Amino acid sequence: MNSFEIYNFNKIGNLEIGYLTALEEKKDRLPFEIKRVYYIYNVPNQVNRGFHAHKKLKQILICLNGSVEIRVKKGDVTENFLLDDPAQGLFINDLVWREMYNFSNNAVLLVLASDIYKEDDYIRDYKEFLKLCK
Ligand code: T46
Repeated sequence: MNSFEIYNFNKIGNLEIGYLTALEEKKDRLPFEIKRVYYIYNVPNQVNRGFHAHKKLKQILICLNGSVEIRVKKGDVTENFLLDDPAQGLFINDLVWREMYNFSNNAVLLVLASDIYKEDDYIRDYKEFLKLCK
């Protein structure tokens, strides 16, 4: 399994009637059972979020409306992704640093998570993250 990767979801419909995307467990390449869903919205444009990694949690980030940029870091590799399509998701595996920035005014970021919220799963110190990656 990759550390991070863009997934292209199915898209049912057309320009005349609009679109529907359905995500089903064990189909649609979802790499984990979804235990939690949360969403981030009304983020002022100058605010950056994230700046942490997870010890075990895996997630898929989907920008349902507007756009947001995500920077992911793993070892020496840094990649930036622009999420602006609700039929795409960014899979982020465990032990990947993430930073979220450039939220558009109307951005709604949906997150599918492999576990319930556990504060002790967060790595908020970048030096500790680098140590754990070795
Ligand atoms: C992540 C990125 C993409 C909860 O009480 N329950 C929850 O399920 C979550 C996700 C957060 N919270 C609380 C914890 C904090 O007091 O909500 C507050 C804000 O959380 P945080 O500062 O971690 O938010 P972000 O936007 O920096 O990060 C979030 C997720 O926490 C994180 O897992 O990968 O979105």
